[in-house]
Amino acid sequence: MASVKEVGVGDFVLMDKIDLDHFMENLELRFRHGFIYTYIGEVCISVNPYKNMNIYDQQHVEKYKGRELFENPPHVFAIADASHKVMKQQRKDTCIVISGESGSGKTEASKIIMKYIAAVTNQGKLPPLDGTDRTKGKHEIERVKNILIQSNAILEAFGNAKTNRNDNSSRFGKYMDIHFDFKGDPIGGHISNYLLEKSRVTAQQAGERNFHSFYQLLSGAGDDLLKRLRITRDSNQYFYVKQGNAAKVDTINDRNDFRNVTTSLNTLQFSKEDQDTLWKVVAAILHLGNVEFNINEEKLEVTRSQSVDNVAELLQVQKGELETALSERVIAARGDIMRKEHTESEATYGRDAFAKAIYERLFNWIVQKINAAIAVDASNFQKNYKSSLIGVLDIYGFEIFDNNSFEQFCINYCNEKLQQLFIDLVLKQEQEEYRSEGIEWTNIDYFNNQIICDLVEAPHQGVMAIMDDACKMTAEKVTDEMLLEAMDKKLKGHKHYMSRQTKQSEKSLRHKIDFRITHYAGDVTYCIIGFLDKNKDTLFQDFKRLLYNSKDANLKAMWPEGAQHITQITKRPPTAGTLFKTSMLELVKTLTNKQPHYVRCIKPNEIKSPSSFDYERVKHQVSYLGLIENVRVRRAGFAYRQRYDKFLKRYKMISQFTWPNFRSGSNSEAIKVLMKDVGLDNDVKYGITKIFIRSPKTLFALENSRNQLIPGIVTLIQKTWRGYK
Ligand code: AOV
Ligand code: MG
Repeated sequence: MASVKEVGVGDFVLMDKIDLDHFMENLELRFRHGFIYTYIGEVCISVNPYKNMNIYDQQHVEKYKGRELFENPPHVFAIADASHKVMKQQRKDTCIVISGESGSGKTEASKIIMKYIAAVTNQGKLPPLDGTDRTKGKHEIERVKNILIQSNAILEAFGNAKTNRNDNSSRFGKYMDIHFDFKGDPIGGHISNYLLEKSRVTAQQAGERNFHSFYQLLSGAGDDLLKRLRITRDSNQYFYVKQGNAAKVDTINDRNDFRNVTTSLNTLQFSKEDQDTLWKVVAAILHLGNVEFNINEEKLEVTRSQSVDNVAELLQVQKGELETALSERVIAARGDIMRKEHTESEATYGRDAFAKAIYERLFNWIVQKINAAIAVDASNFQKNYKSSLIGVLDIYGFEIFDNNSFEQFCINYCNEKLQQLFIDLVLKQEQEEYRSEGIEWTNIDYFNNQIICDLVEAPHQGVMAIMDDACKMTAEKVTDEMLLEAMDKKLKGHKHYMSRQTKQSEKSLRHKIDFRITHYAGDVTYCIIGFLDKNKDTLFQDFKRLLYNSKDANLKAMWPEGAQHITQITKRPPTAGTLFKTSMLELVKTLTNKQPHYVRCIKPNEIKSPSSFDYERVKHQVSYLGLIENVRVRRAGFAYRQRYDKFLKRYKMISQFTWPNFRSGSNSEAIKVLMKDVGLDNDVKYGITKIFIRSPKTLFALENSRNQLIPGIVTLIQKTWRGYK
């Protein structure tokens, strides 16, 4: 075994000195020796190894199964096990929050966690199906596990893409609840997805790709499928997938991935028709991107008639109706219904909005179908059970690109919210409890990013509200530039907001175009152009009606609002920003109600290298994640705390002073005697209403003593009862 000096300590709490330099030294030492995981108490820090590690096999599963954190080297398996154990033993809902910037390893961690949970549950050989509840249940659990794992391939195909930060970047947020029966076996689940970055469907920055699904189809589909979809293999033929000029990615094999997705679709029982709809929509979008418009003698013309033909055929709509929807819109004004022809730019806007909308709906439909397949079916299980759950959160990480727009703004806001939750649960509440319990405590300062959350979400004064106000104005003339002006006016002087208007000396910001937010994780310059449109997220009614009239039953079902008559539509739908903000608030609420476990991911370098440890980049992440503060709070902190009455109830039998009853004094005084009695009182502090225990080992010692005494007590009680008879 290598010594601590050589490979560092497995828990930062055990460092000799707690400061950034020592933290970095330990982290780098461990990374260089291939130890990618390190704890801060129960928080797991994970550094992306950028290479395959041989630490996720069955042998490792066995090693971590049912063990305590401190019994084995740090591993994300141990976090998954801890979460599962709490859920199973205490019947408490738990969650695992995985955070870190783009490319730091969140999605990989979430998959490793899922695999671990699948590996440690429903063990033993499957019995032959004989129709009894027991065998039915066991097979059902296997089915659920399979779906939970295989759904990943599908969701990643349709929701991930190559960005300049990560070849497999999640472009949607995912929160997955896994429900367990009383034995701790998974019986179902539910996925919530958050704002898909749909702008990618129609535009990509240089070096980036559209969603994987497009390239998988082009590379992986058989010739006859391609023919049916009227597409050729060459991605350069399609405007919507070639803009980034990066169709081939070294780390990705689109052909194999297509095959895997098909296998997963079959496992999840997507019927032949369902799969048909799926690929038809993807192909239709490819064709749609090639539709162009032209003004001829002041009249709008749709050119590339063959592409329009193909779209109509694939979406199973009337070609004439599609053409009309692409070139004009119906408006109802004071009861009158009118048709208004698009300008060229309106037509292009309409086409792109249409492509993005059908892709987004398709994605939501996929999630719904997965959810239907794993919905908890109580009839399969014993009556009167109450299921508990583990929630696993894997969102898009904080990101900065050359060009940052509305999507980055939402993604980065989402990361602010998660950082806020971490601060609240790990740094703030912990310290507040010590204070209120009168435990001696030196306050540990940390940067509270609430001020940035407010900057985005505050009613009236936040960026979201200012955006919504601009969207509400009926005049079509409201521009992005005017929105920026409004933001400048309201946010001038805010420490985390800046534009050329509010700080004229800041030459790197383009006048009337850029604004900068100082996020917890760094400065991001956003380009305001497109914010209004993306927030409004308008899709002309005509397209909704068109799809509602599709002969493809799946497509029709995805667009129920197309049934509405134009005059029935009066209310303005909530904006994309507001929907996102609301979903974030709900997410935070959901997570707050559960016992959290944290995996905090760190990206070691920008070049995806297994051997480079970019000291400055890592140091920056360690700082903004608040990890040093985390160690400080934790080091002075306590692993376990319990109210005196409850504590006494559980452990009173281990001391003669308290068993069966103590004669004088309060609960806390009795506990003090008890702890002295068993020689454990130097690891505890006594608060006003609770006892605080520093090390989990003390707790195990208490549990052990209790377990040894219980059989004797049970016999004694039985004897006493017999005596009464
Ligand atoms: P992310 O989820 O945090 O980014 P990923 O989980 O996609 O990041 O990780 C990026 C890449 O790093 C993966 O595709 C792997 O190549 C590699 N990687 C990460 N973790 C491991 C691991 N434990 N073992 C081996 N390789 C790993 V984003 O989704 O962009 O925020 O939006
Ligand atoms: Mg990811």
